[in-house]
This record gives sequence, structure tokens and C-alpha cells, in this order.
Amino acid sequence: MAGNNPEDQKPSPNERIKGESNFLRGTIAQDLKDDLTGGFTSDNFQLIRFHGMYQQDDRDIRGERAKQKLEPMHNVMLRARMPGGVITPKQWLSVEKFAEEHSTYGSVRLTTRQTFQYHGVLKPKMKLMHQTLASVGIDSIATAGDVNRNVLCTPNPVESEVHQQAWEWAVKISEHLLPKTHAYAEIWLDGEKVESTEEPVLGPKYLPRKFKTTVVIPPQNDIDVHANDLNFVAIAENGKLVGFNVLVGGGLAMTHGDKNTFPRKADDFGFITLDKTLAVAEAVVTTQRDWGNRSNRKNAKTKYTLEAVGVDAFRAEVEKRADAKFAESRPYEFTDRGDRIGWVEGIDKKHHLTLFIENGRILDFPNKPLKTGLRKIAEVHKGDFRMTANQNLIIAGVATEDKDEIERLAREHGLIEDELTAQRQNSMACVSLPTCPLAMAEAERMLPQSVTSLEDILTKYGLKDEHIVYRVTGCPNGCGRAMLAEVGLVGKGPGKYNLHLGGNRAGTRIPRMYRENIGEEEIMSILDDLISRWASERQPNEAFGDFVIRSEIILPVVNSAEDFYDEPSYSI
Ligand code: SRM
Ligand code: SF4
Repeated sequence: MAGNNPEDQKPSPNERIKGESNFLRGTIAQDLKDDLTGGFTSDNFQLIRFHGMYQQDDRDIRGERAKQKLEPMHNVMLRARMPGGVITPKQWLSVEKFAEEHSTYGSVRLTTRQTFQYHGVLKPKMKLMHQTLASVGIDSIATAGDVNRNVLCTPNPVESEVHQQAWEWAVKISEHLLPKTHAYAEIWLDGEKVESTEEPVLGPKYLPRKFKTTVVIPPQNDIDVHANDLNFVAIAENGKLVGFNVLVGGGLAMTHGDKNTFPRKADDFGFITLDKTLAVAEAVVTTQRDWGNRSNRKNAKTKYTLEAVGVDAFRAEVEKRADAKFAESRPYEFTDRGDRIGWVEGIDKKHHLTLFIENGRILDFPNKPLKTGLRKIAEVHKGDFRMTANQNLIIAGVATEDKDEIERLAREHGLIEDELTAQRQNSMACVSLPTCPLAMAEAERMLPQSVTSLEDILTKYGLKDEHIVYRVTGCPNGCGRAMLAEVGLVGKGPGKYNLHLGGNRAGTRIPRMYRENIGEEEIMSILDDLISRWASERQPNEAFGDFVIRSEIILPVVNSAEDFYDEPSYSI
């Protein structure tokens, strides 16, 4: 396996940065006092990520500022830690107020990992940002950097008792795997200085790379297990959670032109009872900590460690460290991933309204004052909110007598649209330009129009109410999870994408590249041809991704480490 022998390889520069950071402090506090630059210097640029922030600048105005000999307009994006995406109305009001008053873009951006991001917060407001969040019980510890990130959980609140229990486990796992350093409180909250001397789980150099965990309740795979390093699949008996099947080693990122990188599905390790959950979580993390590649960051995630050492060896090590034995996995099935937009009733007779938020961008748009609408809802709502991994928002726990008022407010502010198609509901894009420094092509800003084109094609072939899981990602890092879509676009350069086909509705098959480096017009023309065939040749209820595989328009990816880069079969 490429570069996976840590013995004979030089550690990557990030290893020195972490090791010399004095448990993630670096000199961030000094940088904050430096008003000569809006940015962070040297190692701190990396270290602020462990505190949940990324240094960015607006790429739309970068060239203009350079012409004027100005440094880029440095600012930070902040990503909060919200296990399972649960946020109270009080928290929401505070989060939204800060965005309105102190962030350049004024938006609250829901992410594909059940949390929110601020974009464009300038240095003088950074401490205020953390202190405002802390005042309502929110932090941003370990939402970025080489640590376990925000823990996802199937969000539909009280559809069954299992949902509540699963969410409680997501919170426990998140807490258990958090860094123990006091750096965050010290720097941002002016907390008392407490020398950190050890990180019992993560170690002094933290993990080799980012690490992602979920708790999922089948048959929904809305949190997309195969994008994650570690997944706990909830197994219930008589309505009670009894344990988890554990899946390890998923991940979607790749690098154009580097065949040693590829998206990979997670492997089934087996079933554990609830009492072993935290021990197994810790053992998977520490095995990856000790066995992961610390030289080549492109091969450092758990998925590459599994490829390097083999699934059996990794699983045996986890059993040893956790003092647990994996039993045979219990049967379960994933059927779909979309959020159920609209009202559903929970077992407690409360009502839950899932709102479709295009691209997760909460802002007051012309004729669609989403941000104001949510503020008004938060002012009267007595339950809570749940952010979903599809960038949507659930207004959860509404009493029957409050339902009409919540619906009225949502409709008045464009949060409910009767004409919303199934296609738009099942389409998603990453942030990309103008804030993402790694973006190669547009994603969020091109999605709405591109979905309209797709809707027109479906209508033309009599498939108006059908949908294709359609996802766009501005570069091969895959934040919009295009590598688990039926049709996935992966940014290659300005206006150009690789077109991937053949994922499935349940998110258990990786799509293969069908055409490379093509523009939107060509993409839509190819999809027009394929959708016309799908309309006339499909079997009853056959999904588009299954159709293109059955018709041998594209070969399925069976084992991505071996066949992801094989030539596709073009049959048109
Ligand atoms: Fe991501 C880096 C946005 C989910 C894989 N991701 C970034 C950065 C921070 C760019 C950077 O490093 O400077 C992007 C910031 C853009 C911006 O301006 O906001 C960014 N990623 C996002 C979000 C906001 C996309 C969205 O539209 O919602 C998602 C935030 C999740 C969260 O709340 O934690 C987001 N990123 C993902 C996912 C999907 C998932 O986890 O379900 C993936 C693919 C799954 C995976 O990890 O394999 C993903 N992001 C990456 C990678 C590639 C990692 C790798 O294995 O190589 C990077 C780049 C890196 O880490 O070097 C990256
Ligand atoms: Fe940025 Fe690429 Fe992630 Fe999109 S996929 S947010 S362009 S890093």
C-alpha cells in the first residue's frame, strides 16, 4: 500500500506542528493580538482548525485586492460541534444573531455533517464568537483537524424510542473522543490556564488525519455511512436498542491523477452489545492513531490503513484493545437517504416538520426570507431543531395545538414550497466558491439552475415525479458526497466536471467515472440521452443508478481499491 510503512518514511510537516503545539495552543493567543494582519501565522494557520476554524478569504475579490497590493481579506469560517445536529430555539436565536451582526456573509450554513458554519468572521470578532456560542452551550472543539469530528446520528427525533437512545450514544461517543486539552477554553473563553499533560485517547500528536463517526438507524442511511471512518448501526429488539453493528473504513476523498487515492466503502466488523460501545470506539480510534500513515497525508485516513494491514488484522487489534469480541453482524437493510420533507408524527404524538433548505444556506433571499422565518419560528417554538446530513432542518417536537402557527410562519417566509420536486429534494452540493480555498469548480452556486435543467429533462420523458440522487462537489475531496450519488459531478476546473454514474439510492455503491472534464451543457446532453433510455427501458420502479448498471452503461465499482480506476464501458 502506497506510503504505509511509517518506519521508513519522514513524518509529514503536520506531525511536527501538532507535536510542538503544546496541546493545540501554538501561539494563537499572540496572533489574536496582532492587528497588522487579519490572518494567522505559520503553525497557527493549521492549529486553529482543531478549534473548529479555517482561515479563508473571498476568492471572488482576491484578484482585485492583489491588484491593489492588499493582502487577501482574511477571515475565518467556524464550524460548530453539534452531535446528531440537535439545537434548541434559544441556541438558534443566538447563533443567527451573531451571523447577522458579525459575519461578512450574514448566513448560517447547514453542512453535510449536521452542523452549521459561519463564513467571514474577522479577527476582532473571533473571541466574541466563541464566547457567544459558549453562553448558550455550544463549542467548536474538534470539528476540524486530525481528530474525531462532529458525530452524526439519524436525526428524525422521536419516530421510535431507538432514535432518542441512538442520539444519546452519539453525544457520549463525541464526548469520549474529544481532545482533553484546555487550550480551547484558555484561548477563546479566557479560561484559567491548566497545563495539559496528556491526551489519553488521541495522543500527543493527535490522529494521522481527520476521523468521522456516525450512529445510524436503518433503514435510513441519511448520514451516509460509507463516507465515514467508524459507524455504529443501531440494532433494536422489541423497540429497544440492544447494540450496534460496527462498520469501519469508509471515506470519499480522492485526488485527481493519483490512483493511490480512491473513495472506499466501510467494512463490516460485526456486532457488539451496548456496554462495549465506547471501548470499541476508542479502540478503533487508537488503532488508527498508532497504525495510520503519518508520512503521506493523502494516504492517512482509516480506509488506507485497512487496505495496508488488512481488515482481519485491524479488527483483531480492535478486539484486543477493547477487550471485546465482535459477533456476527445482525441483519439490517438500508433503503434510502433522503429526508422526509414535510410533517411526520412521532410516537409521542408530537409533530416534526422537515424543511428543505437548498444548499443548507440560511439567508434572507429576495422573496424568500429564510433567516427571518426561522428566527420567528425559534421565538415561539417549544421543541428543538435538528440539522440533517442532507443540509436540511427539522422543526422537532411541535404540539398539535402549535402546528398551524409553525406552518403559517414557515409558509410566509418561503420555508415550505408546494412545488418542490422530488428531484430538488434529492440534490445536494458542497460550499465550494467563493469561500472554499480548495474549490476547482462551482458547486453550491451552480446547483439550483442545474437541478432545474435536470427537472426539465425528467418532465420531458414523463418522469416529473421521479428523482435521481444528484450531487455536486467542487473538487475531488467530495464534501457534497458526490461519490455516493446516482449521478455525481466532481469539479475538475472552472466550469468543468468529471461525471460519475452508478451509485444507488441507499448509498451502498460508489459511482464510477463516465466522462472526464466536461462542461454543464455536455453533462445535461448526456443525461438527456440516458434518462430517455431509462424512461423507456426501465424495469418497474427501477432507480436510475440501478438502470445504468443493469444496462451495462457503466460497470459497477465492486472493490474500489482495485477497480475504481478501471475503464468504464461506454455503450452509447
Ligand atoms: Fe469537507 C475540506 C466543507 C463535509 C472531505 N471541507 C473542506 C474545507 C474545510 C476546505 C479546506 O480544507 O480548506 C471546506 C470548507 C468550505 C467552506 O467554505 O465552507 C469543506 N466539508 C465541507 C462542508 C461544509 C460541505 C458542505 O457543503 O456542507 C461539510 C462540512 C462537514 C462538517 O460539518 O463537518 C464537509 N468533507 C465533507 C465530507 C462529507 C461527509 O463527511 O459526510 C467529505 C467526504 C467524506 C470523507 O471525509 O471522505 C469531506 N473536506 C473533505 C476533504 C478530503 C479529506 C480526505 O480524506 O482527503 C477535505 C480536504 C482535506 O481534509 O484535506 C475537506
Ligand atoms: Fe471545497 Fe472541495 Fe469540499 Fe467542495 S468538495 S467544499 S470545493 S474542499
